[in-house]
Formats: sequence, structure tokens, C-alpha cells
Amino acid sequence: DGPSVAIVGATGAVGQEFLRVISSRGFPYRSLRLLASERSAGKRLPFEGQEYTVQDLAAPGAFDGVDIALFSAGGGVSRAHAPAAVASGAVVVDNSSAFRMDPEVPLVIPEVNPEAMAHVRLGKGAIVANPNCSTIICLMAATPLHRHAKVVRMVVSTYQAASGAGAAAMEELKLQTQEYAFNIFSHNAPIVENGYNEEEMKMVKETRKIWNDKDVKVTATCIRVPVMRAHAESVNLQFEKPLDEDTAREILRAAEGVTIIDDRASNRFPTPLEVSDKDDVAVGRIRQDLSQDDNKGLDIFVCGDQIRKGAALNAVQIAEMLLK
Ligand code: 2RA
Repeated sequence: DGPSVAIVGATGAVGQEFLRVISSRGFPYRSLRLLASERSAGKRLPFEGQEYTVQDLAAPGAFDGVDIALFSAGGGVSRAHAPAAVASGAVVVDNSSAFRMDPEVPLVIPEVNPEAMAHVRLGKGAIVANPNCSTIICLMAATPLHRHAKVVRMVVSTYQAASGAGAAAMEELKLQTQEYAFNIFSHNAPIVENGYNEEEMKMVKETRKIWNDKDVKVTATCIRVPVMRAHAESVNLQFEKPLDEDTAREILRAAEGVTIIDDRASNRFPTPLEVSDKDDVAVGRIRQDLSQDDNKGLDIFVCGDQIRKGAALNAVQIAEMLLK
């Protein structure tokens, strides 16, 4: 029972995580098709007691009979092949940036804006976009506070793991640990005309779309650090209404998908290692921003597994919403 699911990019880091998340959550599926580029076609992958042969996603009929297609093979592949999946009636949950800013395409974090996909129905071809990992991790923590006191400005500094640049970058980090180990560098995304890189602009534009607030002021600096899997983000929030840190802690304690690690006495706060392979994002260093008046500012530090909640888990949660 359940939908017929296709995974596009099945051999990549996020593709493999899709399989782990499907298995650990007991996501129901009637059949599973693993698709990838011609290069990986023919590979055999074991999953839940069966062996699957990876099929060429460009082959005719690749999406025939598919209800849900989870795409994570880069923007080019999504642009080239998502329309074929939609035409054959599948709901595409796309992890690339290809369609995120398309006004017709909902950009969804299930805990944040599930209402954005109210019109998406199984059996009717559509695309739902998964936001960028850094945006998801940031907004999981910032949104409960935003709902309470309305964020008017957000300043984000990221410390991003190699996993965000794909399985090859993780291998490279292993091989070149010495080189990376004593250094960090500006995110590898191309710099655009205004001097920001594309990763930073994703944070700005995606936040406005997800919060449905074109006026919220967002700025970001995205940095790659020698960490394997999980991202860390320092987030400074300026609110319209006062919000004291104790109330913020209570709000975050009650928030779905958020764990608080904020032990000042033993200096224990979120770390990328601690959240690796975990579903929740962890929040700590919750404190009033001294530079803002009337308790209208907070600083928080957030860590989240970018392959899990930043990509695969969020996409599978979107797919689960389609089954409800
Ligand atoms: C990164 N945007 O650079 C990627 C992850 N999706 O970390």
C-alpha cells in the first residue's frame, strides 16, 4: 500500500539519506524506483531486503506510474526532468534551487508553512520545493519566535559543513583534512553583482517567501568550515515587539523539531557533531541582544544536520503531508 515513489539522484549523499529517512520513519510505499544519471544507471543498491537497479532518469517512461518523485540531483537535472515527472502526474519534491523562487511553486518547511501546499494533491502533477539547507535550519528556530514577536530584521552567519557541497566534497574533506583543518573559507557559491554569494541570497529570498513577508530585512554571511555533516548558524533577531529570553526559551522548548541545548554553567551548547544524524535542529546561546533596546533583540546559535533536516527529512515530511 502507499504511493509509488521515485528517488532521483539515488546514489548521491541526499539520495542515500532519502532512503535512510524513508526506512526510519516507516514511510509507506507501494513501489520504489531509484533513478540517476546515465553514469550511475545499472548500479545495484540494496534497500529494505530488496535489491534495486538504478535506472536512467532520462529513459522514456522513467516516471510512468510514479506518485511522488523526490529529486536531489542538482538544479540542472531538476529543470530538465521535473517537468516530465509532473506531466506523468507525479508530485515532485525538489531539493534543488531550480524552482524555489517560482511564484507557482510552494517552498515548504512543514513545521513552518504547511499551508503553502494546501492546493497540492497526490495524483495531480505539481512541484513542491525544499528550501536551502541553511534556510531550513535557521527558520526552524527563528519561526516560533517570529510568530510570537515578529522579526523585522535577521542577521545570519553560517558555518557550513562539507556535506552541503555533496558526497565528493565530504570525501575531499577526509583526504585533505590537514589542509581544511586549520582553515575556513567563504562559501563556494558564486558571488553575484551585489557582492553577496548565492547561498547568502537564498537565505534572504527564501525567508521572505516562506514567511510570506516581503519586508523582513535579512542579511547573511555564509562560510564553509571543516565539518563533515551538520551546519551551524549564528542568528541575530530584531523584533517588532519585546521578547525576553526566558519567554523565547519557553517558546523554543515547545517548538516541534527543535531541541534546546543551552547549559551556561557547563558551557554546553549545540555543536555540529551533536546534531549529526539527528532530526531536530538544536538551539542554544539564547540571550538578549545587548545592542537593542526594550528586549527587542535576541541572539541564538543553531545547529542542524544539513543532509537530514536540511534536505532529505524535510522532503520526506513534505511527502508525508501529501498522504494525509
Ligand atoms: C550548502 N546549499 O552549500 C548547500 C546545501 N544544500 O551547504
